[in-house]
Amino acid sequence: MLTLYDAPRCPYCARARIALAEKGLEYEVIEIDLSDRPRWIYEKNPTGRVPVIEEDAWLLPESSVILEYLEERYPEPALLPPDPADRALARVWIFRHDDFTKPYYALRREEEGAAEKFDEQLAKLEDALSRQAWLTGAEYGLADIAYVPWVLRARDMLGVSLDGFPAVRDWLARLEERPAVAREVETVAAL
Ligand SMILES: N[C@@H](CCC(=O)N[C@@H](CS)C(=O)NCC(=O)O)C(=O)O
Repeated sequence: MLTLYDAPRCPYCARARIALAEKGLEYEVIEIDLSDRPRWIYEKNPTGRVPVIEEDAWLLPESSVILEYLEERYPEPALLPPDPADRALARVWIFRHDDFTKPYYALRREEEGAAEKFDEQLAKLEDALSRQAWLTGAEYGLADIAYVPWVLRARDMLGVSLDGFPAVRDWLARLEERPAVAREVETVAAL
């Protein structure tokens, strides 16, 4: 049985929740209060962070590694393209994800100039999504899952307008049609 150590407000956990739902996996949720973390969470992950998944007493932290693990362990439905070159390009998006989240968190802290820097990152997504349907490539997959929790939170919690980024707006609308992502929209609305 899979267990997810989870926090609803955590976008890294959202990655794991979406991938688990897309794979149709049943799992137990243990919710961690991020403002008052139990001491035992350090036994699950020495950094004390979530998400962590546990499977038969085996523990795995780090959302991007969790995504890769779920893809390898539960290959159906596939969330990476079949061609190694296409898979590599999807992974580049995930690898460079910090470039996207740095200005997101700066915006959350209301730092000066953060809105412009976050728009620059949205422009990069816009450019990619004007040329291909999904960040993962021709089909939806892990790169999309890796970014959507922050784009959703930017729109719904930070009031970021996607009007200047029509390809990103359409991508998000297509994502929201997926039950796994629609559930996250509800989670964000309830925060
Ligand atoms: N690199 C980690 C980051 C996870 C992370 O930062 N989680 C946050 C919640 S969104 C957390 O547990 N924060 C507690 C802390 O930093 O002490 C991942 O990708 O899983």
